[in-house]
Formats: sequence, C-alpha cells, structure tokens
Amino acid sequence: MTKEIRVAVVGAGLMGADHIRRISTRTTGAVVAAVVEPDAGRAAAAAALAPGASVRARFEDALDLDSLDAVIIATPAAFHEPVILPALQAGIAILCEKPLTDDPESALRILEAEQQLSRPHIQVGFMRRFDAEYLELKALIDSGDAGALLALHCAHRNPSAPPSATTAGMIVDSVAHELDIVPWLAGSPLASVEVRFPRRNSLAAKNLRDPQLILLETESGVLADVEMSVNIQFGYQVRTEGVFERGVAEIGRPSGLAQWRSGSYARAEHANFDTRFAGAYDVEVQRWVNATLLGRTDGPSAWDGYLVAVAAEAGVLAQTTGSRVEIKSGHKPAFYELPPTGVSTPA
Ligand code: ISE
Repeated sequence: MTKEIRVAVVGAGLMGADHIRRISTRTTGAVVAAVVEPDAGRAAAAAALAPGASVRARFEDALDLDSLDAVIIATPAAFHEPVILPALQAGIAILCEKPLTDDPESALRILEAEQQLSRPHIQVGFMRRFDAEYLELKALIDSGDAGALLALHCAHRNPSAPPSATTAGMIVDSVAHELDIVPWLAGSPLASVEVRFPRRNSLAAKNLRDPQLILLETESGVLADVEMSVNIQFGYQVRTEGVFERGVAEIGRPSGLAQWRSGSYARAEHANFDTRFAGAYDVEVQRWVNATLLGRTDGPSAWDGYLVAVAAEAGVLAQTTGSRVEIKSGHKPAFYELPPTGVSTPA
C-alpha cells in the first residue's frame, strides 16, 4: 500500500462533509479521491473542500475509476449495506458511520461477506470510544481504583430532531451510541433492555415519543439508565456518571470559558455532536488511516455494529411491550478476535 490512502467519502451531508474537511485539512496519510453524492448541489459544495476529488453519483463509479484504497460511509443507515458489499468485494478498507445497519439481518449479511476475506476490513464509527473523557472513565473502571462499577447514569440530549425522526429511530440511530458504549465501559455484553416514556415533550413532532428512558443491564449486572431527549432546545449534551463501590465519576459537563457577568454564571454548551466529539472524530479517523496503511483496523468492528443492531431491535420491541426484553447475540466468530480492535492506546 502507498503512503497516502485514496479515500472515497460516500454521503456529503453534515457528517460526510465534516469527514471530507477533516481528511483534507488535518489528517495525515490520506487524500479524498472521490465524493459520492447523488445530490449535485451538495456534492459540489463538499467537493470544494477537497481539491482534486472526483464527484460521482454512484459508489461503483468511484470504485471503477478512482483507484480507491478505502471508503468512509456517511449516508443514512439504510444505504450502508449497498456500499459495504461492493467495497468488501473490492477488498478496500471501510469506515462506516454508526449504526452499521438498522436491522440485525443486514448486519449479519455484512458479517458473512466480510468473513470471506482474510481479515476484518470494516470499522464502525462509534466515535465515543475515542473521546478523551470516555477513555478516562474507561481507564478508571478498568483500574479498579474506585472499586467495581455498579451502575451508570447516562443522559443523551439533542437540541432538536429532524422531521424524519421516529420513536423507533431514537433507539436505532441515537441510543445506538449507548448500546455500544455501555457494554464497552462495563466490559460486559448487554443482557436486557427496557424502555419507558416519561411525559411527552410538547415541542416534539406529534408522532414522536420524546423523551425516552431506557434501562440497560449487562451480563455482569451493571445497570445503566439512559435519558434520550431529542428536542431539549438548549444544546447538545452527553453526560455519563459512573457509580462505583467507593465513589462516583462523571464526564460530559460543559468545559472551557466560564463567565460571571450581570449577576449570572455561564459556560457555553455544545450546539451539536460535530463539535462535542470533534476531537474524538479526529483521533478515530487518523487511527483508522494509520491502521489502513498497516493493513489493519483499529476500532469497533462490524461485530460490534451487529451487536448494536441486535440490541436496538430488542429496544424497539421493548418500546411496544413496556417490559424487559432479553438481548441474545450469539457467539463472536474467531475472525473478529484478530487483529486486535481495542482502542486503549492513544495515537
Ligand atoms: C446522530 O446521528 C449522532 O450520531 C449523534 O451523536 C446523536 O446524538 C444523534 O442523536 C444522532 O442522530
């Protein structure tokens, strides 16, 4: 492989454009070779961020014409599989935004296709695993310094939901992050999920049950409550508190400039996830590029993506039953044990 990988970015919405800017301005060892986006206006705006990139309406055209080494997929989840399967067939590296897919069946098809290759090629964009604060909390848990982890209180708050948001989608697209990060923090797979609906936010679209309270339990008995709000207006906030045998630890409070003025105290909160997790995305993408140059992956695998799809399906069922739903994922294939996909060492 060359010293600079040629990447196609598929999907030029907020996240795709963000990755194009990232690779073009602050990632080493990679160049955006193609922007794949059927909407001509969006494609042109995104391509302007990556001088020299071709603009294609179809991923297959980029595969045929742009000598790709890798692809970043940043389309809605329903369009992931049609890009992943030909990318796997071409043997290129894949960084797929979360969730891997929006149902376990398509995730399974992807696992099967990937296992035809000699090693994993897919990394899923669960960027929280690269966030400095999450890494600190994980190190505390793993060190045992505060005793065993007993419970987690998680708050995941978005300022406003797009018109396309749905009650089930809040689990599949948003709580997907907690479905990945809770077992990662606890070091134990998810065993069950329960969903309750508090009083509805009248600012949410009529069809949307927002907020939602989700209770996750790991096989080791750690309980995590998650408040998922998608119309909370004030800003973007992801907070996590760990309850240990000998204390508590919290991440996700606003940091940076604090002001005391006109009889009040203020600290700016993030407006959206692209700034809250900017550092995590930078590390994630740089490490993925570095790993790709070495013929490896370095982050959450397609298996992790499949586990989230299974847990999300259970969560959507739990929304309708109102009771605890077991999460049954099966055994991890040996294929996903090699090479290591942990992200514990900083770049
Ligand atoms: C979005 O796709 C993300 O990944 C954000 O982190 C999350 O907060 C938001 O709810 C999702 O829609």
